[in-house]
Amino acid sequence: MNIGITVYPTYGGSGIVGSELGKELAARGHTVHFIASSLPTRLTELSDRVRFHEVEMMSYPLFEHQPYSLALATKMAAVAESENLDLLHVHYAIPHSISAILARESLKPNRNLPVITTLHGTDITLVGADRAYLGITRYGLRESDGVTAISHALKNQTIETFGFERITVIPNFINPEEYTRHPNDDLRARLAPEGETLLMHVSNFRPVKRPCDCVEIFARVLSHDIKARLIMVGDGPERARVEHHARTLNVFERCSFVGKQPRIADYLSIADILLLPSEHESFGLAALEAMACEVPVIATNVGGIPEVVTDGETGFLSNLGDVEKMSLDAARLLSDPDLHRTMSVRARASALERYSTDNVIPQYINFYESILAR
Ligand code: GMT
Repeated sequence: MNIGITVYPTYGGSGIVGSELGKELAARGHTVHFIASSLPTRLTELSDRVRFHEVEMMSYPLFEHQPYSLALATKMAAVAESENLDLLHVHYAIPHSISAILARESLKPNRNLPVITTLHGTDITLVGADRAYLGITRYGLRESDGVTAISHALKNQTIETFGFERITVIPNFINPEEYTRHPNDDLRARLAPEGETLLMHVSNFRPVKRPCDCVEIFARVLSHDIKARLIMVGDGPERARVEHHARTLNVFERCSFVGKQPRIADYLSIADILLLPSEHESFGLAALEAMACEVPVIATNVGGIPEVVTDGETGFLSNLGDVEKMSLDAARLLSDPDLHRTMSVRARASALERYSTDNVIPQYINFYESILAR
């Protein structure tokens, strides 16, 4: 198949999932054309099978805001014609599905160009549900030829918010060879110079991830006389506040803020626990990546997280904001090596059994084929 994929190229898990999907499809013999405003960060190598088409935008004094959605629609239609695309697959509904629908309509009746929209989370729970975008999001769902969601929780929420039911759940995935625990003694020695255990948080430091809760949990873990350090991976708007909070709690010296990292598996490979105290999480890709690297997860029981992390088996789940319970769970795990080992092994097994690329990519291919066969 000749597949057009659109993602947000720089931020967020939806861009990662869309980019990794493209690479996996190419590895299975399909040709993938990424259509985006810049080269997606995960797309380090282009080839005959993985191509990139940049959306160009004209600036004009009259435009207070450049009409990106229209430029994207124009590019999608042009690429569909020049590259003979079979379908467009967009990740994140706003505005990608609307642009794709416009592209499809602009090519009628000469070309059939099915539009598949994958919902990732805030495109439904925050942005799409906002009054400013509710109507157009509903239209995007209704007019897409196929809609997938990355968890049952997100599907249910979409039904609740939009009354739209025609959704197939295809979960996020990991490549088991890329996400595997590998020795990294230098990094461990640098981040845990006294052999401390490592709690880790990986996110884009937006308020929805509640990174300050990580510091709260960590401070409580230290009060149980556990030698530990907190490694905060990523960057974003909350970082300064979190650093300040760590200073206020007197634990800053035991925290490392390492910023954005290109090879997350290197970091997860030295972690003992992943903290994910999010307010919303339609799936929790960070949890899945950690589990694949044998890291048990301590998280909130919100959205799709309970589908990924099994409470008491591959991690521990708590109510939103219950930093006390999260710290007790972390302390228990860190002071019981047998329990930690059992959970680590189960975490990887569970991740691979349900979310390996060999399991999930064929679900997308079958979905494409079912839409094309209509
Ligand atoms: O969080 C967002 O703003 C959107 C999106 C993104 O691009 O990161 O995140 C969502 O998609 C990820 C990949 O499918 C999921 O793992 C995240 O759980 C989900 N984020 C939320 O629901 C907050």
